[in-house]
Amino acid sequence: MTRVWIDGAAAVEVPDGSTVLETVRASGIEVPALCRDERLTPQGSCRVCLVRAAGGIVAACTTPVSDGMRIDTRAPESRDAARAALELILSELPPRSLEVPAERSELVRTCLHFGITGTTFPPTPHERGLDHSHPYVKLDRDLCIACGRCVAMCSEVQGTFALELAGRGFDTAVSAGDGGPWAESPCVGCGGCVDTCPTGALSEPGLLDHRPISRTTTTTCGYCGVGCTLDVHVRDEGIAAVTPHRTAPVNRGHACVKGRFAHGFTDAADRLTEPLVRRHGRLERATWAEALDLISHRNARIRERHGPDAFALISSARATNEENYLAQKFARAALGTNSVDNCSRLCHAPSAAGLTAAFGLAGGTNSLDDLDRADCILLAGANPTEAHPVVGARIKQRVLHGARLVVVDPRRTELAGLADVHVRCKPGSNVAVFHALAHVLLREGLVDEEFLRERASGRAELAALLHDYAPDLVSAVCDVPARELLSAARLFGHSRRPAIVYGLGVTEHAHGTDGVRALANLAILRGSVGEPGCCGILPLRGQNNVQGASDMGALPDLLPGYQAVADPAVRDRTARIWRHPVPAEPGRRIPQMFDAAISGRLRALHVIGEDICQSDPDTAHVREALRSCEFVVCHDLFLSRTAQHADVVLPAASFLEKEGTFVNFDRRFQRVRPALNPPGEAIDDFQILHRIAGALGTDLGCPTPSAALDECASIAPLFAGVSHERLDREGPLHWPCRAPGEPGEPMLYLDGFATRSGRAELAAVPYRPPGDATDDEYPMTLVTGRRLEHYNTGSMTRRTPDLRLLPEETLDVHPEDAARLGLSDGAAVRVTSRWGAAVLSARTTRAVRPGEVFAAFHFPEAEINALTSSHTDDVTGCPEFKVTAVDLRPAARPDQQR
Ligand SMILES: Nc1nc2c(c(=O)[nH]1)N[C@H]1C(S)=C(S)[C@@H](COP(=O)(O)OP(=O)(O)OC[C@H]3O[C@@H](n4cnc5c(=O)[nH]c(N)nc54)[C@H](O)[C@@H]3O)O[C@H]1N2
Ligand SMILES: Nc1nc2c(c(=O)[nH]1)N[C@H]1C(S)=C(S)[C@@H](COP(=O)(O)OP(=O)(O)OC[C@H]3O[C@@H](n4cnc5c(=O)[nH]c(N)nc54)[C@H](O)[C@@H]3O)O[C@H]1N2
Ligand SMILES: [Mo]
Repeated sequence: MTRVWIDGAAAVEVPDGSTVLETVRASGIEVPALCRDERLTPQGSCRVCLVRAAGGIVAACTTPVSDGMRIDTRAPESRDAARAALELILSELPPRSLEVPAERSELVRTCLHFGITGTTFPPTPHERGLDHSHPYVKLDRDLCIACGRCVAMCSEVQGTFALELAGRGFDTAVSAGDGGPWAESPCVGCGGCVDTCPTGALSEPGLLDHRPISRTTTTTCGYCGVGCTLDVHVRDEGIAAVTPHRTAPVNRGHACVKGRFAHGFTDAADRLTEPLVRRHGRLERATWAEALDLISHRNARIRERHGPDAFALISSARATNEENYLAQKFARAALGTNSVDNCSRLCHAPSAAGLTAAFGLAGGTNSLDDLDRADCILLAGANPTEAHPVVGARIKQRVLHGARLVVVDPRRTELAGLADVHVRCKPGSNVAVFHALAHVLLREGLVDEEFLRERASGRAELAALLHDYAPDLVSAVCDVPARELLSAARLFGHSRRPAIVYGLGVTEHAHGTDGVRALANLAILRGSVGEPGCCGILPLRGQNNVQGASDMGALPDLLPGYQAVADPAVRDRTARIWRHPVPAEPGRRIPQMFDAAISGRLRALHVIGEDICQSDPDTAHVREALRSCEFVVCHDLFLSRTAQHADVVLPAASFLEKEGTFVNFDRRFQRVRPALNPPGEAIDDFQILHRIAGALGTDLGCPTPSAALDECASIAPLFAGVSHERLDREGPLHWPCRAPGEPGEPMLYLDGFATRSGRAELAAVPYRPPGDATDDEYPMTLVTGRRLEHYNTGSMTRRTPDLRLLPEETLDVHPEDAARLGLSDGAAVRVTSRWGAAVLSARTTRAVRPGEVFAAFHFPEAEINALTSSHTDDVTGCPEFKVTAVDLRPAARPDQQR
């Protein structure tokens, strides 16, 4: 610690290396600075934070404290110098720089601090003009003071390096890319630059006019599973802006283009605002009473004729925990069936199964914060700079600060481009790749012997299996040179604190659970789970609340907190609390629901916030299932393709309009709070379920979201200590949290694994080829996944200016294949698989391997899931979205075909 005196007061002790500015601000003394942002390294460019210290005038933001230093923030000479610096800055700015509201301009606040209303220097304002080319980031160059904060934000936090200070002296201003229009630069629209700008030179559409904000609500983002805390600023009952919460534990004042800017869907013209019911084959407007009446009649008839086995409910990973809790209770208590599932089935069900088998619990083993310590990150089948941008940026920063990076991915993703080793394996070959790495770890003694002896099982069986997985042998299976497998294994094996981060490239396969087990083997061999200081294994769970939907028991075999439906003691206890019996027979999974509908055993399907016609594989099969159902109910924000097939469509509130909690990808419960009222007669899924249950004559209890979480806590020991009241008081909580006084467990298994044996279980699972294989007729492999700008079915992001950033889906094709097939950029290409056909625009890129193509599923017109197959993971039923054998042919443009 360092001792300093400030303004003649008693000495204070501050950590060594603190700056003068941090020190005085920590003592509650206001020293303004225009170029300082705690998220960034000090810029020292504005000279407004001048104070007297150590006998001279210093810039407080860049000067470190030294022992015995006397700091004087009130010395007239430093104050005059600071004022002069500020007036000099002002002399170069147009008068409108002082018209920005104080809460949005540090410049204005700083002028207020010094009591400055103008400049005594001759005014020489810039005339450099605006750049409003980007839909979200709006630049007024004349307000730029070249403080460098935006540039630092873009490099030190976001890691995109899109910005620089260009020009000389007086003319220096921020510039994006090579100085052309912002929209054409590599900017990814994270908004960090806007957020840090002290003058309003960088702004955003909703803040360009100066009308005041009426209220700000702190909530959790409803896009991906990272779980960023956002501040939603509302004006005229609409969203003016969303900014990242500065002190949020997960995102630490950062966000991405979707959470930050893609909120325009809330007041889209085609938002559902009233119920619709099918009359004479057409969906027509109806009152809530009419819709509920129809549901109760049709349900009664189906129940009478076919019993509870004829019902199924798909719950929503977009919805809150409380809504999912209520949804599974509704299925079990009101419909009398365990046939309730959620999109985890399409996504990370193999993670839940694989991690439970290996370690005991269905979540990642560590918290995101542990990545800050990792010296080597193994990133497998995940593309976080697009799909989890805030995590992607953190990984990037770790790598820029020296951590080693091994990426296993068939595609050259942004992070693959930065990796020490990119294992560019053939899609579907993960198990072989991970086994090859394990083989090398064992062969070269790069394993934690003590951990394996004391805390793991299954070593002998695994070692025996791994005989056949030497890199030389695996090389042909995964199409990766043996030396690359070897160097990947050595990097991972020699690191001191290895971390494993993975995504759908591991799970969405015919052997996805095996992939997770084989990956978990690597963590176990290195003893990097359940040990102090370890970094563990982290699945990048996808939806905002996919972890929570499963945690809450929206699963056919599990009650809240992963308690088996098949266990009579669990059922009894739950039934006593619910005062409703819990059906004993485990229910149907999503793919089984479709099969049962087609075979006539399932008659009524209730779908909450899931567009199965666009997001499930083999669309033709899904459509047939929907047509086969007698009665389909759907809640959504929009008339999705699925809703178009429904008999009753109910208008739902979005995450910005509701109350509750989400669980993010690293098991944190976080609060969701309404910033807006839902439009028209839309209500949240919580109230919708209550209304329907009421119409069916069932009282679901728990009248409020808070009461629902309390009831869940009383049923599920894993969440016993979690409540709204506590989250409001203490902030996010990791599960397990077994009692109100317990802090939650960011790192699992320090006291033992939760498997039956109490040990981590190695898995000797052999590699098996993918379900859908290429042949002469379908010689190429289609990989599907995500793009930064759009989210899943795109229902929300396509209704925002993100559409300008990415207006259509493309089929990414390697230039060699494109040349062979005679495809140029933008050419229409007809893709056929054994399951269906689609027409897309070709985009040539070396990001894909020859013989492989890539597309996302964000646009309904692109019909990507008409192509994907019905092959599923043999353990969990997760679709094989990552491998589809296809054939490509040049085609007429889709619009010319109609
Ligand atoms: N912008 C955006 N963000 C999103 C979403 C979105 O739609 N858009 N969706 C959210 C959801 S629901 C989810 S689940 C997550 C998904 O997040 P991710 O799992 O990161 O996303 P994907 O793009 O589906 O797949 C990741 C990578 O797996 C690779 N891959 C494919 N096959 C294989 C293989 O056989 N082996 C290996 N090792 N890799 C393979 C792909 O090339 C791809 O780069 O993203 C969430 N975040
Ligand atoms: N080819 C291919 N297909 C895939 C994947 C892939 O990698 N490749 N990934 C799969 C994965 S991982 C996932 S998670 C799924 C995602 O698939 P979905 O869950 O179907 O997609 P989303 O677009 O996230 O949202 C579904 C619907 O929920 C609505 N919605 C949003 N918020 C709410 C709400 O609060 N309440 C209600 N009632 N509705 C709401 C949206 O308007 C949208 O229509 O897609 C899967 N499909
Ligand atoms: Mo997902």
